[in-house]
Amino acid sequence: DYETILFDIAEGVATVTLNRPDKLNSFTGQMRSELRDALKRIESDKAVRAMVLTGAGRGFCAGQDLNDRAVKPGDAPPDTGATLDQEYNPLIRRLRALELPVIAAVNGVAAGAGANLALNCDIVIAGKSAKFIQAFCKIGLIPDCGGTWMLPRLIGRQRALGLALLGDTLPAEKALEWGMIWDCVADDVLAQTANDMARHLATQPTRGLSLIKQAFNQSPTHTLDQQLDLERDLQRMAGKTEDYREGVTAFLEKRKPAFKGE
Ligand code: T3D
Repeated sequence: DYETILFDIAEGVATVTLNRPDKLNSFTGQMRSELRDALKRIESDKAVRAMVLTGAGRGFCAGQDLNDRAVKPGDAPPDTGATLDQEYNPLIRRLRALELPVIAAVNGVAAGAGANLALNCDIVIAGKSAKFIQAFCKIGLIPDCGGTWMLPRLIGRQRALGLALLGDTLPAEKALEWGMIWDCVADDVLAQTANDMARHLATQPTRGLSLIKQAFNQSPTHTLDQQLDLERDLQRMAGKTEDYREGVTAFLEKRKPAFKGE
């Protein structure tokens, strides 16, 4: 029922595939809206306990579809701030707040908003031929979708600013060396690797994993004291879950735990 994305749920894993391969899966308003709808469905489906985000064809996502941004002489420029406010930013917030682990399987070029969409996922795995481009500077824009927040935290100010100002292509292997992504694997095993990891995560204590994610999401703006308090609060919640009880019981009974995600 979608035209610009593919959506599939199997074995507790929702897979969302950006699907405009001819245009390297660049973002139209329709694709943003279909992605938003897919995220809403994932949020409300208790059976989904992990998500994979990937792209169809040779690209992951080339950011904003620039055909939608062509300005004829005399026309008012598009309100790019409004698109961020009303569409991209809510998407990024929604993705980061999802109460389950999200894996980006970066199958090819990830440029502009596409690069930062990937970096907002919890675990980023890239195929060897993938590359990351902070393409914004080349058309007079600034990195968005949280890029100016995320990049310096992942790779440090110097490398982040270099990428943002130069718009250079960062190959997946270098992204791995710089600590920007979790792993880089052969192209032909990327989908399987991401799916295996997601299926594993979907059998784990989902509530606990989402609390871990929450702690890491909040940590960059906290002092150590604030973070210690947050850890106390989140640990209190984790300690009340059925999965925590099951984890301890299974350990003591020397058996594999059967987590329900609650
Ligand atoms: O509201 C707002 O606008 C603010 C929000 C902004 C968010 C942003 O993401 S701004 C950044 C937008 N993205 C870019 O500037 C990247 C533009 N694309 C490229 O630089 C290159 O395409 C790539 C480096 C990503 C890949 O290069 P290459 O040589 O592998 O492929 P290609 O030949 O350039 O692209 C293949 C096709 O995809 C081509 O179409 P065609 O000629 O075969 O019909 C190309 O035009 C199309 N395509 C690629 N990126 C975009 C795109 N079409 C529309 N928009 C794109 N972003």
